[in-house]
Amino acid sequence: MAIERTLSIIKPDATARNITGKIIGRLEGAGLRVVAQKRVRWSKERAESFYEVHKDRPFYNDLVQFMTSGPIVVQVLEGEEAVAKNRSVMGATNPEDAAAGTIRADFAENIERNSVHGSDSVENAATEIAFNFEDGEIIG
Ligand code: IDP
Ligand code: MG
Repeated sequence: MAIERTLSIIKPDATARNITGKIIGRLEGAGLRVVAQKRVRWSKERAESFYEVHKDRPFYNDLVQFMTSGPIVVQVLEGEEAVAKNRSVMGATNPEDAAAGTIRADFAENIERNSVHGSDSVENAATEIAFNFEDGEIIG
């Protein structure tokens, strides 16, 4: 088992419903520790850049519009197998497919407005953390 860091985002559908605390409680309850955190609002350019991997997908423009529609909470989570553990606590992308008790099963509104983002590999986590935080902002 390895201690990893992963990037987590609480999306605008969740900040709008004032459930950031509930979501952070789920993550902490799973043994993940918040070692960096800030509430921000992304520009269109920033959202486009973050989701560039999806730029040819049909949902890309709507996703950028959604992710810039309100504040988000970006955070670095640390713990054993943090990348996979975060994805497990989040649940499947589509809340209709998400396992019972996961964040997306309990809080997501639909496949787009699905409350949380989580890095999908250790390599992507490092890139996404660097996109959002300076080294000095991560307090382990
Ligand atoms: P993930 O967030 O579970 O890793 P990705 O496939 O990386 O899922 O997609 C990124 C985000 O794009 C999703 O979290 C969701 O907000 C949105 N998304 C993914 N697939 C669809 C879709 O089919 N329709 C609308 N939005 C989608
Ligand atoms: Mg993804």
